[in-house]
Amino acid sequence: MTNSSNPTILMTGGAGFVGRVLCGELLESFASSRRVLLSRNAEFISSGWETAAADITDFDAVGKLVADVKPDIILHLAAQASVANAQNQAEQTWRTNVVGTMSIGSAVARWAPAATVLSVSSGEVYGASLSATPATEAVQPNPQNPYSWSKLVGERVLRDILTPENRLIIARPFNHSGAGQDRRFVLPSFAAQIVEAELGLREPQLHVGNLEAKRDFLHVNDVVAAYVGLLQLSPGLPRLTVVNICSGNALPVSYYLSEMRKLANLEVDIIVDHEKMRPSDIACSCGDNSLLRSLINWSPTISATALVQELLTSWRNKYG
Ligand code: A2R
Repeated sequence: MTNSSNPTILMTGGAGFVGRVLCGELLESFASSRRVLLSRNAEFISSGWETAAADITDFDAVGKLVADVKPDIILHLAAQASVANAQNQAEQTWRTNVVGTMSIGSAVARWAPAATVLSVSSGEVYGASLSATPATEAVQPNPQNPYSWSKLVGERVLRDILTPENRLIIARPFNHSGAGQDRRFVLPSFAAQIVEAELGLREPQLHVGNLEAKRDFLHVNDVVAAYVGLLQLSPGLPRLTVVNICSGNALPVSYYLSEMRKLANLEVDIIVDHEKMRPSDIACSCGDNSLLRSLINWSPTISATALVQELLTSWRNKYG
């Protein structure tokens, strides 16, 4: 039975970009709970969390951990999270995102058969179905790359192997960013290049991909607020909820770049790098957040300008 007042929480991916923010938020929202974080790095420390070392693709290790912790809530964030990396590392992407998700699902079905699972998928699953009209959860997924395929299959695996008593929330976040995100991702890549140019570490030239693509960005804090809100609501949710996490508003990537250039200490030239163009780039990726708003009291709180300012500041701080 779920201990709904002080649930025991197990999180995967808690050492990652989103997971670190979520760890901090859950400390407040579930102050009296036991909180355990699964990481491949046994040394990883997050205040208020126990760390358990395991690779999510290791069925035995994950099974032992879930049997020992007996979580009431599982937050599954661990993934190969980069679309760009997935193109070159398809096997590893499928292994982590599908086999890893299967190992979590198998362990939960066996050892925590009444637990709630919040699994982080991606708005990327809509793929070629995306258009200028914001995608609702009713839009047919149509993955276009190994990342989005692995996320969609991961969703299906959990739907199939969890027990009828497990509650499953599949979150489909669209683009999100903030301080601490790796520069493999577009906005930190712009910010890092601008700061390096400001410091004279590189020519005042910014290498960019497709600036015309429209993307629906949230600040990571708003994404995490949605995850926490869904968890708090979870005892009242049906067995399966699939929900978009998005602003509902897509802006061209060039808009974020121009906001960042306004805040830069020097002029930078733009160099369009064809290697950064994705073979099957989606012209407009925008989600409909009506379902999320109908479930929890949530709306985005951090503007695009504040987001890019934070990214520039974080990279300036990084370089001291
Ligand atoms: O490197 P680790 O062990 O601290 O953890 C990374 C974890 N991870 C794994 N954990 C256990 N076993 C694995 N085989 C494994 N592979 C990866 O996933 C890391 O903490 C986390 C990914 O962090 P980031 O790359 O920073 O991703 P982000 O942006 O926080 O994405 C979170 C979720 C993912 O499911 C994305 O696909 C979705 O949000 O957008």
